[in-house]
Amino acid sequence: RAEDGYGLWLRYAPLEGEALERLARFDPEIRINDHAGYIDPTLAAAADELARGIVSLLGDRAKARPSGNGIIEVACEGMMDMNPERFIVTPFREAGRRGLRITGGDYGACIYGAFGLLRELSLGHDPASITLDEAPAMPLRMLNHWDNPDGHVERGYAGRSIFDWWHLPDRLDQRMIDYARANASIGINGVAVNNVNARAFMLEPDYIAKLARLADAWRPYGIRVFLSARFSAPVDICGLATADPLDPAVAAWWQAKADEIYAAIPDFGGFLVKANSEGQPGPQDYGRSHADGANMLAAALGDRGTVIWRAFVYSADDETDRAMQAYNEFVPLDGQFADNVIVQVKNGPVDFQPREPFHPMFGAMPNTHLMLEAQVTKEYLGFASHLAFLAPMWEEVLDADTGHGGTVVRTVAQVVAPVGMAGVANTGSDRNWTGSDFDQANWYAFGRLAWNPQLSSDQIAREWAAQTFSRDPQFLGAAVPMMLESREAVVDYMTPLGLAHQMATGHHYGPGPWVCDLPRPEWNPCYYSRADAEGIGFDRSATGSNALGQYASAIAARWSDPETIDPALLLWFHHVGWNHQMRSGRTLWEELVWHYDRGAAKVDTMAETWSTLSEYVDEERFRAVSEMLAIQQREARWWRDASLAYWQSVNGLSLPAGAEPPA
Ligand code: GCW
Repeated sequence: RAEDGYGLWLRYAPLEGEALERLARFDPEIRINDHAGYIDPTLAAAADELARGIVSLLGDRAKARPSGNGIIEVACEGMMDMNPERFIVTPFREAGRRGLRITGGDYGACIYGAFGLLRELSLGHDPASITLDEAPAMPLRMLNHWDNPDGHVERGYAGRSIFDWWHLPDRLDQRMIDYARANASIGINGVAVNNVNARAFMLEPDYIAKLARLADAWRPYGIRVFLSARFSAPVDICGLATADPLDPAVAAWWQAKADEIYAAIPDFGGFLVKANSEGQPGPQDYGRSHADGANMLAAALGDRGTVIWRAFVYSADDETDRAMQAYNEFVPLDGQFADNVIVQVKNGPVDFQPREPFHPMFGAMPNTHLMLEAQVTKEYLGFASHLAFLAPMWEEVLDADTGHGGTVVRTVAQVVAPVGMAGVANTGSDRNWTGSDFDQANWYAFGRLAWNPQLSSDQIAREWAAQTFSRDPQFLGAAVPMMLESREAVVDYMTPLGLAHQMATGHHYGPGPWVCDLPRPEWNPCYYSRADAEGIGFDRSATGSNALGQYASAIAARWSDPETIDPALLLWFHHVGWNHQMRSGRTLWEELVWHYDRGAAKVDTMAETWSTLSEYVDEERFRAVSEMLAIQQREARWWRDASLAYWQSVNGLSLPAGAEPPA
């Protein structure tokens, strides 16, 4: 299954050369600490994975096993003063034998330790010199599945849902174990299994039983299950007359529901809620606030779990800038949310665009637990068809200075570190899980960054590519830069210079800048581009919507001047004349054309680079990637040419000399 991509970054492809010799010399016996015969399932899973990984890394040399030269001891106990997820890998000696001991704050740490050690071994590092001491930067590292119970995945581009609700709880697909292994290997410790556009019946007893089977299967891997809860569930499935959060009967219903869930799943994580957003029910239907709604559910869970309340809200009949609505609704509620409520905020103020500024709520709600929501599935970045490695995008938001630290930098990563990160999953039933081989890298990168937001995109790309494709330095030297440039290429050919939401209606695939007749203004690309004969861009400065006023003053000051703002955000905040002089020496129009051209050209370079790498990759995956890149080459031109033709119809300008003419 390695060739078809099913093995993900856990392929443990056989080592070669000196790395193989070193591991063969070490060839460890794997020991688990038991307690009078009882072996904790997490320790057992850790030991299994180590055995599987090492045998696989040894390839043919595994036949001679076990030499028992070395020892790997999976201990993880007796260090209860530590963060329960922190693990340490240290060398030891025993009667002339070399050993590596994995210890940690709790059993769960050992699964991370095992995967951490296996990553080192997979990268070919010398077992004799491995020492690790790691703890996650954030407590909650979560995937949100937008999977519907009927198997359709909202914004899913990798087949059907991986969750087989039909056969659960009686049948547990092996994929559920491999999914847990993959998640544990990158530190994911929470999974919301169903779409935030939730069906209430998933709270019914038969679904609780199904969920309990998943929870049991994932528990050894340190994963807690969460459910997306439909706020109107008491009305929908129980016939209550209201779902008003301040109605005692409603609160009692949720309390009983929570008790029922905890009876089946003692470590149930909690509820994820999309309320009063895009037609979903919520407390505002009853004149109550987000805090009223969230706190009622939080009381039902008590200290057993968490309510994750999404801040992605915008309403149809509001004349204000859509980018401002979440801040307007939530910031006044700062300090009113119960302690077991987390408010989950998308990386940017609109909706997972190829580039957005960071969301102004980060740093603006010091008395609320804020969590970052990123989208691993590429709704607005060419689905699974286009190669775009997203670590640089997430690095950009995590490293952004919110300006709320006074004289010191206070990054988005610092704001969310006490809470966590959620990623909208890109998994599906496709053999390779994510629809394309390179989209596996985004799942991997999300987990790695949630574990440690200080990791560089370069390091993440390098370790992913080495584990997934080839450790050969030649391969990595070509493939890693290609990954690192890929997201900017998409920005260039779709929405350069701070443009956003220029995608075609509904599905969001392909260009649609000309669309201007949809019933809700903020669904129209023209609402975002504001392109007219004079210029282009959304004036969000004081002369316009003043969304800038939602940012800390230092940030707002830097961005309020079209001359000083980072050009990458220019048209997000400013309406700029087509002939505006850019710092590059080009006019805005020339600069736009330059970016569209650069994006298309970068994809050509990516395809060329990949075409030189066939000797490092199995035929099946090599061809799959090549064919996807050919699609992307064509569609980057489609994006560029359609966008430029439309802008020309608005501004009447011709293409600058030297621009590549449309095909
Ligand atoms: O990005 C938009 C998507 C919707 C999604 C919504 C959300 C789950 O187009 O499909 O619904 O955001 O985040 O709630």
